[in-house]
Amino acid sequence: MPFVLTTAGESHGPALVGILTGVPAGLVLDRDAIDADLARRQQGYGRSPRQRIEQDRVEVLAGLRHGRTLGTPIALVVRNADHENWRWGMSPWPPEGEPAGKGKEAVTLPRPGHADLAGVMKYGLADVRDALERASARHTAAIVAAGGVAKAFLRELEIEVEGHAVEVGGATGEDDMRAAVDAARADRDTLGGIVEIRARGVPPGFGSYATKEERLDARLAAALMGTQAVKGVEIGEGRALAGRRGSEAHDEILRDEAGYRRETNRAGGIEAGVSNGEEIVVRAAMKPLPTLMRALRSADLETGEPAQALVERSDVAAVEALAIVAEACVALELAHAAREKFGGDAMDDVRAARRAYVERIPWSPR
Ligand code: EPS
Repeated sequence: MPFVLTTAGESHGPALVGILTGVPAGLVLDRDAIDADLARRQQGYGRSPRQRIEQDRVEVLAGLRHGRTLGTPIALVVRNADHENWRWGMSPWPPEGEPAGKGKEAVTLPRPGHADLAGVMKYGLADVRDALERASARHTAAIVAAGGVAKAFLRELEIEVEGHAVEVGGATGEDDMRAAVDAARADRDTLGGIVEIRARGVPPGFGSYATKEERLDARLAAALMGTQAVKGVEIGEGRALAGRRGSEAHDEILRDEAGYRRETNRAGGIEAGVSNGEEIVVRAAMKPLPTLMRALRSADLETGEPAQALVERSDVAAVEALAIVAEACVALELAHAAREKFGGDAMDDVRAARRAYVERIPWSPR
């Protein structure tokens, strides 16, 4: 089986669930490390009061014994503490008793920028909640939990993945980014931004130019673009390359006793859809969050009359959270590519395959 994650779960349902296949047997997992990533995702300046309700922790229901993977599908669960307030409204089965708590009334005011309007039309829904619950970025907690497994796997292959926010609302630098969030909060508005993910230690040869499905840049772009609120993805110097001459756009090939190396990394570690042994550098651009405290114009689904969009509590910005999620997305895709390159049912086989390959090629990690 390939290293692939399937998820399920609604924002205020009982839990988020992930099933991860393709993890070799014998990988030691550290629960605290996964929980630390879940906590990192919840932090960041500009997060919503919802984060005070949740304290995300990973539960493992299958595929692990005494902290070691069994080579079988791993079932991960992150519970929604807020479900307690939505027991009636988000009950998976017809609810018993009188309506109580949140989610009793149908939502009929779609928010511009969210899944609301397209969702009700596509699936024939009467309540926007039936669309927004799954579309919510709360779902990214399941991705981060699985990303923790992917990072543990990659670490065994001497690969490290790290993401961070580089821009929030057009501002760079910690202080200016915070000031931008404070200003947007005061105006009851929201912000987007840019995150950057770097992967060190990836050997040449992950992905392939053979088909577009195998190209590593396409796969990383899909993994990031498939994340809530991401509207653009860039590999290496990306769009800037379009305006340069070829002599200023490529990374010249040098050779020393350690192997081939480059002095520049404009390609972001990927040429022709294949990793080239340099650091992989990917950036994702996030749009401002669509739930605004000062609602945008919309139309009521029941009456067709002009109205203001649904106002729920919202994050002002979640760019720092996206950095952790994007780190997980990149780790999952690189783990998938590593599994393709090195195969292996057991971790010892995977490590041995990597060692043999790295000994064969004139490359060493830097
Ligand atoms: C989200 C709306 C907010 C966010 C949520 C994503 O949730 P709520 O409607 O419950 O206040 O806080 O993100 C999370 C809960 C999370 O854990 O990241 C949305 O509509 O996308």
